[in-house]
Amino acid sequence: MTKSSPTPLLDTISDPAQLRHMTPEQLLQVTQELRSEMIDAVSVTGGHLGAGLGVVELTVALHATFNTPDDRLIWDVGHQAYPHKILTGRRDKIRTLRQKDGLSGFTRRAESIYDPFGTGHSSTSISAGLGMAVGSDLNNEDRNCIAVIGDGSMSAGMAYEAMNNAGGMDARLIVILNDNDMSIAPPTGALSAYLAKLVSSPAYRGLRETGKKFASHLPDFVFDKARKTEEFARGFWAGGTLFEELGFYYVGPIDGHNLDHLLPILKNVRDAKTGPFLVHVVTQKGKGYQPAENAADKYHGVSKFNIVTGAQTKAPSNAPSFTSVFASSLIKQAQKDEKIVAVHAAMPAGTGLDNFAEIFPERIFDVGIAEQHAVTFSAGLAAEGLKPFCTIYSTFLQRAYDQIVHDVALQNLPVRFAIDRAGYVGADGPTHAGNYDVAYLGAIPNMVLMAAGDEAELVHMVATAAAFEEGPIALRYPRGEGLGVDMPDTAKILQLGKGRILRQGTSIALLSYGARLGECLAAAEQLNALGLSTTVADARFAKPLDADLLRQLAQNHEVLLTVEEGSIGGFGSHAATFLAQNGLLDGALRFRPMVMPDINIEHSTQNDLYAQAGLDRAGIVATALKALGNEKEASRILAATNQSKTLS
Ligand SMILES: Cc1ncc(C[n+]2csc(CCOP(=O)(O)OP(=O)(O)O)c2C)c(N)n1
Repeated sequence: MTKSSPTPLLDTISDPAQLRHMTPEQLLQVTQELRSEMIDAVSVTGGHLGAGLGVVELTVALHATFNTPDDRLIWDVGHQAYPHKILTGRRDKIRTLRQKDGLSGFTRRAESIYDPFGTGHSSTSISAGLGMAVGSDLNNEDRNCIAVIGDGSMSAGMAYEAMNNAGGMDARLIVILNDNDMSIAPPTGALSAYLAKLVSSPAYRGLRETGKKFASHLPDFVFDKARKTEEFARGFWAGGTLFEELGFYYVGPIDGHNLDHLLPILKNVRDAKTGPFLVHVVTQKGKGYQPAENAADKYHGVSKFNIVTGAQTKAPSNAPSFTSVFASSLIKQAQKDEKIVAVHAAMPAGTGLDNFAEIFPERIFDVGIAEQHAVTFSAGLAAEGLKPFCTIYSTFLQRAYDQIVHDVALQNLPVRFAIDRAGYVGADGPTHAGNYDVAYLGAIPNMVLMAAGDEAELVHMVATAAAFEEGPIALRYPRGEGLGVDMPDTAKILQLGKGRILRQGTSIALLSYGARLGECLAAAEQLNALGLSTTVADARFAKPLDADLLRQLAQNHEVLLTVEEGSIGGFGSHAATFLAQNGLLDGALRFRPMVMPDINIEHSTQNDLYAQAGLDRAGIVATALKALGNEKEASRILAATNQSKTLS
């Protein structure tokens, strides 16, 4: 290890181009400072730590080698891009990561010219990079396009669709496969085993042992023009047959923490002026921070933490999370019914199904980051009489729309969709918000749609889905803790298309679909205090709608509000269609559907996002008052809660 100079080099870097004039020793020093800076920043913001720590050397080597931002550097998922952000002019804002008005936790075109492509969802980088490579060619611009993709993200079909396309057109694209042998959890599937085989090859082990001396000579040798025939250059070190067959020059595996390996190899790949290349880089998630290296999840996502001990600060909770209630309810159902199986897409802890896996290891399927496959795989299970709970976050289920339509719903197969993270999710921002599932699922014949008003309802909905055999059924629930209601001793099977009334009034009706129910109840208190007798009902189902309940609410109140944590086109639209088609909007009723506004709201806390959207209690009260023509009181209430009036 070289001695660090007294002035932190990181302090002198305002532009990554400066890295291109540094000595290898200085670059090494930058990696050390970058790692410390990142640990320090994330300890106060929380966020994705392990992935970024694993690519510190790679980030420095890429910016030192390529002419960013003219060369396009695309980070898949974008959760590992914190070191990249620090080096690309955002160091002064790094402690605002994921906070309101602060830096995004992912790459964003609007945030920096060094972020050529916005990310959040995985496995898009090769497609985007290929598009940029081809686009640059068509524009007669000479640039490199580099996609950095993790081994976990390589489990998605889209990555192969892109490689198939790139290999077939000899595109000048560089794919860096960042192989840390981890997804959020240990990766599953044949690809992971294949990569492990490459990494355990004698060539890779030999290279690591021989070290710097050998590596510094190797690239010239590998890329010797005379020898650079396809047979020779492709898969030279350890095979890499899969990638060769897809038409890539395979280089690797190489040690992704060793600048002496990375720098000359990246330079040679850059100067080869041909492609496509796949550079297989081996890294360690959480590298250089002991608590992360030791953690089972390698500190994939963390809350604020103590740097010395690594202990994370968890907010005290008053109620179990929806996710944990879902998981424990499913376990109970599975104990009674051996046909119940669970499917998820690389999210064991996020979905709570890690607990299910411990009890039923034979009945859980982690299919990797492969949501489309997860859905059709579940359809296959259902076709054989099993009862699959296909458990996917709302935002990621978007990927599998055709599979839901074509493979599940058209065949009326009883796949149970457990849709976590419905509504705003907070710090992860708009890429991860679960806005659309009610709208996109509600358009499909044969779908039954439920949303849990509280955690007790979720217990019943899991039981209802388990018992429902007639076709597909979905239940949605939000991120975070429940409303703190009493939990039922037994799970009951709900009557299809039947909602419930929680409090009866005469003037205003609040019909909630989902977990805004708590805010509706609080709003009703406030409205009652203003002398407006308020009913609160929980629709439970968006499909089939509770026609009797809707009719009754419409006929017996002056104002009817629907409230949901979903976009336009969801529950409110179904209710509006029913009311209009049945003449219930022809009279005095003032109907106001309250939905997530038609804009992407940037990351903030969940509560703040709901306030900005006008979907908190103040927003509900104000909407009811406005419907009654009392604009003044509505404005007073909104002003009192500092709510953004632009959105309400
Ligand atoms: C389509 C999609 N599904 C799931 C996720 C959630 N997710 C974020 S990172 C990640 C693991 C990625 O693993 P890998 O690509 O190996 O990167 P690493 O974190 O190991 O660096 C997952 C499953 C996502 N972002 N996008």
